[in-house]
Amino acid sequence: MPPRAWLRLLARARLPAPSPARPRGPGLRARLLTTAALGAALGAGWLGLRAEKERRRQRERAEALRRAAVGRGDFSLRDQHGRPRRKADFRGQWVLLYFGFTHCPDICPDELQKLAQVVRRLEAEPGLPAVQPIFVTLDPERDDVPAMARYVRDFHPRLLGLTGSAEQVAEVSRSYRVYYSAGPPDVDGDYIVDHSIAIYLLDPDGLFTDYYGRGKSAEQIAASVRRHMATFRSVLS
Ligand SMILES: [Cu+2]
Repeated sequence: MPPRAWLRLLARARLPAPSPARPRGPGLRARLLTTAALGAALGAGWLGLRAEKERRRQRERAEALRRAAVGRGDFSLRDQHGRPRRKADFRGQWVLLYFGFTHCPDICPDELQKLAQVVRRLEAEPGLPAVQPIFVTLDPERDDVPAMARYVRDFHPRLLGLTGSAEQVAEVSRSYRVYYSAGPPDVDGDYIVDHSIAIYLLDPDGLFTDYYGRGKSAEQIAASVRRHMATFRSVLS
């Protein structure tokens, strides 16, 4: 066989038969669909792995926080209606807890708005347990019961505003490792309370489960709370 003819034969064997008239219909579509299905399966697998990793990370974090014994013990405060409130009253409920003061110029309003958004997001999902939002003042001198009543209603109808004596507030903030310190008063007697900023999640056993700093969005917090709800097992019974 002459080399040229041989090459031609080889080329014909390797390349698909020329078929300009054949429509590229079902064959190509089926292949594309197969590829897409494979891609989706891989994507779902990857998302599943990521979700599992996230759940494991969250479990380990909850375990570490539990060992740190944050928020252990009870508290004794009063809500914006003047009713006494203890931590045990919230047994069986998920709680989002935030510490601040009503004269706070921007951070506390922002964080409480975010807290309310998280609660609204979770409320909108059928089948999820209710979350109780709580705001504890770090400025009991100015934030008495009526001041708390005026303040909390702007954020969420179910937001509880807790206050108490200076000792009671000191006790609950110590328990949650919340730092606060009142600054010097200005000429009008107004002052700023410097304080740590975090939203705490308590599970239905009343145990400190997670916390969220300022950098976390309402969406991220709601997603984390949802994951905690999905994996929660009561250790009391
Ligand atoms: Cu503040």
